[in-house]
Amino acid sequence: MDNSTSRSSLHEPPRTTLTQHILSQRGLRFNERLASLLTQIGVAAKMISSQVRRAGIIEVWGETGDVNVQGEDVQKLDMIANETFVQVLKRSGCVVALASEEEEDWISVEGEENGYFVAFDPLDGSSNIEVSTSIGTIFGIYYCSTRPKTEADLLRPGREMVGAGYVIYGSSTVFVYADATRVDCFTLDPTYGEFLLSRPQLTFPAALTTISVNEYNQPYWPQWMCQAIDRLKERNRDKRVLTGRHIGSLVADFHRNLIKGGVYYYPVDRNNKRGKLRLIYECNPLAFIARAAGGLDTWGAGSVLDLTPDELHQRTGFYVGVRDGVELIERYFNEETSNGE
Ligand code: AHM
Ligand code: MG
Repeated sequence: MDNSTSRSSLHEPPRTTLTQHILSQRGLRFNERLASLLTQIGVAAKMISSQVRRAGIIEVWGETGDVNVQGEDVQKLDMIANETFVQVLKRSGCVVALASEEEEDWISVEGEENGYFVAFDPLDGSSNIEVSTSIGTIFGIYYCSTRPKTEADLLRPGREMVGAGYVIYGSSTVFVYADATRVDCFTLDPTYGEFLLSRPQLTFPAALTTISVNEYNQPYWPQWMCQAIDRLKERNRDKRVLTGRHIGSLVADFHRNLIKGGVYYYPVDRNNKRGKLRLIYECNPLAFIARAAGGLDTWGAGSVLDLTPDELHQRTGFYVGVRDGVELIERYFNEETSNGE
């Protein structure tokens, strides 16, 4: 056997680690403090990932009996993920404020005179914990040139984010990070305990193939939403070009749509009059990533990134993914609102 062949099949060339990637772009995409912040988020992600992997072995998937600020039961793993993210970022030396979907109030981090504000959903899709299905952490990063003093100082449009990302704890653990220019995906190699660059410069496929929506909410949808979905189904009349996939973890649905070519919809409906998803913790980061990857987002008549929030826990209708699927929503939304409904 040719020795060089056997050697190369045994030893794949090492991939770039998350830390190497960040260091290699210091001064270009990352200043010292942003580089340090991202490295720390990577550490928190590994810690949460290891807890998620043990759910069911250790007692983390039961409910705690507490109810969070959104009125939902808090599960133990949500609290562990929240605590991990808060503690790691508090010690990062570059954060001045934190806001979490699981915390009623924002957290002021003492120390620096200026630095980053990180808003995050520590464990999105938490109803999927006990069935071993993908869940994830979502985060958005803003720069504060002076220390925020009140909540009002943090109510900034998503356009002001300098970066955003998510981590998915699924069949593998992936870390996706975007700034305005590009989106990169890293996969955790459990052997080395390192995130390795697995999909550089991710972009949405051009063709819309997948729709992610909970169709059992249809009785509560506005009429324009029912019409938009009917119009999409008509595309399958002669040949199947569209399919439905809905995990019920926004972040996991988004990731699949980014790779396969899909859109995720959660409209305002009769049960969720202002929408279900949270603008600051969930929608803004994913809208930012979608746009950096060549996709689109809307709340109905414009990007969620242009909304100035009234409060940290504000909700919104949200549609995100391949351009075609988002533009269709805007057309139906605009028609109905211009008809005065
Ligand atoms: P969560 O942050 O409490 O998990 O809620 C958000 C989740 C999304 O991940 C998911 O897409 C949506 O809520 C599912 O809602 P529904 O059960 O109404 O379809
Ligand atoms: Mg969530």
